[in-house]
Amino acid sequence: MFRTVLVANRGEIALRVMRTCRELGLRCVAVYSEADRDAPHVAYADDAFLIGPPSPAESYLNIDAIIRAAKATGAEAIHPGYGFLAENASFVRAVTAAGLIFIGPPAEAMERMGGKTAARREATAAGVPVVPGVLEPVTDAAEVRRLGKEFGYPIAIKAVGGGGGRGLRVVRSPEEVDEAFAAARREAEVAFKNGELYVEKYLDDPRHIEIQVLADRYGNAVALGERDCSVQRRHQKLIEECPSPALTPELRAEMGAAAVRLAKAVGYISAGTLEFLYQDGRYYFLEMNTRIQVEHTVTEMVYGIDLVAAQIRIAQGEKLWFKQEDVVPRGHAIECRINAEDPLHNFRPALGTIGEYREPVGFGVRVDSGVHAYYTVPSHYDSLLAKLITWGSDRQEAIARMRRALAEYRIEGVTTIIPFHQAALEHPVFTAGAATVNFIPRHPELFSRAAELTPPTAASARAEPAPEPRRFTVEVNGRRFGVAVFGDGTNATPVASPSRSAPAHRATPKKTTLAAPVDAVISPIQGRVVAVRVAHGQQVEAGQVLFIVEAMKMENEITAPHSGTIAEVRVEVGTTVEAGAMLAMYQNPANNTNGK
Ligand code: MV4
Repeated sequence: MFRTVLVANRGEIALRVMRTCRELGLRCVAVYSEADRDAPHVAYADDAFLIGPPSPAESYLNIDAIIRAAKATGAEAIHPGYGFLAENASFVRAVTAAGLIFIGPPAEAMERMGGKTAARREATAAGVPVVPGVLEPVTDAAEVRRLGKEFGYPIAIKAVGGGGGRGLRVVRSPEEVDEAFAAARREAEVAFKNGELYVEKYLDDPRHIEIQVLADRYGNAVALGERDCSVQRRHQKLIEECPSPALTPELRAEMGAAAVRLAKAVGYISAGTLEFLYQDGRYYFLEMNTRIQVEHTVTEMVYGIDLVAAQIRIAQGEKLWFKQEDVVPRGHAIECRINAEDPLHNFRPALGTIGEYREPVGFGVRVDSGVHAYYTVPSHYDSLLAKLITWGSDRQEAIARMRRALAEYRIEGVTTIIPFHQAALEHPVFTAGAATVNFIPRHPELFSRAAELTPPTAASARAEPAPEPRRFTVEVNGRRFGVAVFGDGTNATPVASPSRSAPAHRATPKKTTLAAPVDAVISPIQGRVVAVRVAHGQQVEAGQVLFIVEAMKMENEITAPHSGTIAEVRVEVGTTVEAGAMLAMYQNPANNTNGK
């Protein structure tokens, strides 16, 4: 049993793990880089430890520093979150060797599923279908051409050490093989320091469907349905949902059983995900992710199970406390990743300082975030600010709720992909549940629609720093109206209120609460008018004393802010005025823009 968990991560996932630690009565320790001193995960933790400079290699990937932090803070277990060291078998070994518990799978299970051809061999041995192709790496282009003939073009050349689409080359004819093979090898060597390649038949329009599993150390494992993550751009998932609109309960049970067989076969423990391609009613195992995933939330919402709590309880040595037949889905959940990226400029990162910030709330809305108002998002890490998850009794309700929540999400100061999500969620292909991995590339209208939905302030603020209109809400006879005031109005806030003790001396016969761009003489203080030295129609010079207002037994001279003709005097001797009250107005206020 452990009482203190060190979370070897940052951002929303560090917070998400620590929230569950709190609920389980565990102390949580944050680690942070020099770029993250002000980060929310540090503020949330019971204890926090600096592990190095901003660069991930020197901090969140620094195995020694993290283990030192665990020792120094009395942590007995480490949760890796996702990314960083989450799938690093050497890290697991170092943690275990230090006498600490790794909240995740054993290093051996990670390694057995780490190589893609090895994973295909494990799947094949466990009777889990894989995409037609080879189980051992290929050696040269001639072999690839033989395989092209055997499986039929198009084929995919993939990196054994790959994942996330890097090193993937699609080949549509034998003539393309030489070049694709060479390019894939170069890319694999650079990206994974492993130039080994293998070949599969290429599926043209699949969905990405992944199965969530949980396994304990006693050989028990269950499947928690699937997530459909087909809405991706350049292998970055944008929207995930549970269940997949494409699966039947029979296929779900079949894929779940296949995933459980494979997890058990490799001695898997903890939460894990098996990725599949799904096309034309058939599923094909692709690879296994041996970590908690970003999109685990949608499974939690539909199955009512806290997957991080499950990881922790399994790491504590608990036997799985429910059986496959107890796993029942309820309703539908969708996740939109809220990235600080500009969808209109190739999704380039748009990190910076957040201004006003307000998260949507209400029934069926969950926000897993790692930011707050006025927080500067460091540029050293990824651009995921938050995950917005909605649950509904069915898919349509989850979509409607997501559209409502996206519209309510207010993030100022940084550009986010919220407008792109709004475009995707109203797209007929998405609403029909028909999106495949080609959804975004095949529908460029998503980008034009996202541009339309981008708030003008976000798009134009950087182009030309024109002053923004000031927006007010006015209430007229009990009904509300939005009003925008353009241009550089005066500071005039005509709130002169009539003195209750002297109703005969009403300062403002027509009371208004709207700040309008009027050209006026304003009282800077609250007090009583004791002298009026100007009259209607009078020409005045800048600095000329026009009124005397008595406040706290002191007489204050109110002077003309600029030269001009006074059109109206709005107070008289004896009038009580508020600070900001209009005492007189100049002529032609709309045209007179000088002297401000
Ligand atoms: C494929 C495929 C079609 N056929 N393999 C891309 C990332 C890597 N994890 C697997 N990928 C693919 N492998 C065969 N044999 C299509 C993709 C693919 C893809 C997969 C999942 C999600 C989005 C994708 C986008 C483009 C291509």
